[in-house]
Amino acid sequence: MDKAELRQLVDAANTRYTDPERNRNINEKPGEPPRFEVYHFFMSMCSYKVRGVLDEKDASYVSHDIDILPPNIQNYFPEYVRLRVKGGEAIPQPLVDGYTGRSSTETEGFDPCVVPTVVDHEAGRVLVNSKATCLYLDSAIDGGTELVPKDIEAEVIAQMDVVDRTPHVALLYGANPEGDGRPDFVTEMMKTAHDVKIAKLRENMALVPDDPVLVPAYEHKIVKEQKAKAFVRTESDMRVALAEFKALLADLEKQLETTGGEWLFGDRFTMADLFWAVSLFRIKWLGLGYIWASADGVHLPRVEAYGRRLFARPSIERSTIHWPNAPPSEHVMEFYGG
Ligand SMILES: N[C@@H](CCC(=O)N[C@@H](CS)C(=O)NCC(=O)O)C(=O)O
Repeated sequence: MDKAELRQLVDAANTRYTDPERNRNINEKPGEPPRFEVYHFFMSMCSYKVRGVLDEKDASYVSHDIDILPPNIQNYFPEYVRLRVKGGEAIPQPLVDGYTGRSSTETEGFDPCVVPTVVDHEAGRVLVNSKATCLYLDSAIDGGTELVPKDIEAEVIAQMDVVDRTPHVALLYGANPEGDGRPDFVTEMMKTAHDVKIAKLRENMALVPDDPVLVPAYEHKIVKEQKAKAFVRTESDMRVALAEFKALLADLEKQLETTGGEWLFGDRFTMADLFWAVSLFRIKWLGLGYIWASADGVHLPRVEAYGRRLFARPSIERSTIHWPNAPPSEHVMEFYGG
C-alpha cells in the first residue's frame, strides 16, 4: 500500500501506545531505522511465534507490547483496528464470526481485533495472520536462520498447520475437563473475560458509529466472542478439544521417531520446531504437560526430550520464556529458578 498512508495509520495507532517500557526498539542497529513495527503481547502464543522468528532472523523492530487482557484491552482501539483491517483487506479470508477454539486465520477467518500485527515499512505492508507473517518474515529478511528450507518446505508448512489449527485458545479460556490446572489468575480472569471483551468492543465501536469498515469489524468480533463464551462453558466441546491435543501429541511422538536428529527434520532447526516450541511451552504452562510427562512417569519420551531441547534454544528463551513480563506458572517454575 501507499507508504505515506501506512505511516499515517501507524502514527494514529501509536498515539495510544506510549509507555516507554512497552514501546521500544528491539535489537537496534546503528544507522538503520527498524524496518518492522510489531504490535504484540507478552503472553500471546501467536506473538511468541512472530517474536521467535524475528529473533532467529536477527531483525530489528519497533515493539509495541500492548495489553490484550481484561480490564485494559488495548487492542480494540479504533486506531489499531483500522490499521489491522488494512492488512485484512490483503488476505483471502473473510471476517471471523464463529469459534472452534482455534486462532488460525485459515480455519476461523480474519479477526480484526487481535495481535500480532506486523508492519513492514520497506514493503508498505500490514501482516495480520501469524502463520503467514512468519513465512513472510523468513523469506523477506536476509540472514539469520533459514527457517523454511526449500527442499522440505511442504513438510515444514504441514507441521506449522498442525500447531496453527490446534484448539489452544479453548484451553486457555476454558477449563480442562480432566482438572483445571491453569494458573489461578487465568482461571479467575476467564470467568468474566468474554463479557468484559464484548463490553469493551461495544465501547470502542461507539466511538466510530458511522464507520462503514470498523462497525462490521467490531460486530463480527462480538459474534465470535459470544460463541467463544458458549464453547468454553460446554464440557463436551472442551473434551473434544482436549482429545485433539492428546492425539496431536501422540502423532508428534511418532513423527519424532523418524527425525534422525535433534529437530523435527534432522539437524536443521526449522519453523516447524519454532511453532512446536511455542505450543509445547503453552501446553506445559497451562498444566497440560501431564499428557507427555507426569508424576506417574514419562508417557511420550520423545516429546519430553524434544521439549527440553526447544526450551533451551536461545530464541525461544528470549522471545517466549523470558520475554519481559511474561508470567511464569507453577508448571514451568524450573525455567525461572524455582
Ligand atoms: N489468526 C490470528 C489470531 C491471533 C489471535 O488469536 N491473537 C490472540 C492472542 S494469541 C489475541 O490477540 N486475542 C485477543 C482478543 O481476542 O481480544 C493470527 O494467527 O495471528
